Amino acid sequence: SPTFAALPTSPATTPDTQALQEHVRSGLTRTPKTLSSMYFYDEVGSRLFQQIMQLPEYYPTRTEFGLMTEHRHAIAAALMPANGVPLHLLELGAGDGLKTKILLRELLSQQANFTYAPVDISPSALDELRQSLEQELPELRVQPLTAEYTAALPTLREQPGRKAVLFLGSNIGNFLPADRLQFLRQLAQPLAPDDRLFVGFDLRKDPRVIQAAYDDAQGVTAAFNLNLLHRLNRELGADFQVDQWQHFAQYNPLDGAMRSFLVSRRAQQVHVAALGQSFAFEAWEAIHTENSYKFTLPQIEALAAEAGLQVLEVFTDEQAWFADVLLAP
Ligand code: AVJ
Repeated sequence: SPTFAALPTSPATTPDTQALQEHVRSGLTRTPKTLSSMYFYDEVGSRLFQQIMQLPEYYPTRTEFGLMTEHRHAIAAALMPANGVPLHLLELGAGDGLKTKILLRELLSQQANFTYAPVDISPSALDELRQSLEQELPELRVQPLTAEYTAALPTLREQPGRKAVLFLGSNIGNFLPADRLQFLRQLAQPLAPDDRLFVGFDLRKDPRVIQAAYDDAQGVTAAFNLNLLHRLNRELGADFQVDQWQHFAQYNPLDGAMRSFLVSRRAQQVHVAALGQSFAFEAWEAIHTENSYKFTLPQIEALAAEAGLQVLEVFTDEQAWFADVLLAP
């Protein structure tokens, strides 16, 4: 009967799939349709992002890695509290921790008394990070947490000593301008005057360089974006025909917005079993899947001021392609 046919067919629903379901339902109902890049990072997506970070066109990771290597002494010194005070280092969106390890090694070599608490939405990425840290830095105290960013913030209140929050990789670029300010304010809220924020910002540069970073020749970024549809097929019993979709990425030098889309190559209907609902797409209709904003230094100063934060130091590379900014309440 039609009543039964419309029932969700997925087995046990965990709170996680429920959040994904609700997100997909609301995102594909609005105009224009949107899905959040937060959901890129399942096991396959995290692996694809690792490949992206190796691409010749994807400059952010290697640029930030370079500037952190160059400035590691100064960065560690700036994060290190006064004698005897313990440091709690919380990292939001830790991923594979490759850049953070530079800092962790430096802090260990300076005999800092600190704990490293990496937070990531991907359990597989976080587990690999935990294992690699056990191997490479066995003396490090690690407290991993699988969570979305905001769920991790309350854990800060319980920490004695200095708290420093790392938010690297220009993950902040994923927020829309209004959400970005709200998020920085939320980050600042549990911090005391002696606490610190260390935030990575991808800077504005030749638009062609930016564009190429999100539309690489090998199509890894396309696969990364399209994996979101595979994920919905796997986890929500959707029937996206992935070959009927294409990756499209466009940089706007007026506002620094790098936007990624999944474009429907023909008119089509997609059924999502877990929702018992179908969604219609017109030919060449786009789902907006990601923002990766690029910043100017004056814009970063203004953002910090609006969030009630002080810019203590700006670390950048020779080309000024990327900035890691030290902030205090
Ligand atoms: C992990 C959010 C920093 O926006 O540059 C890479 C993700 N998207 N290529 C970014 C991403 C497409 C990346 N961040």
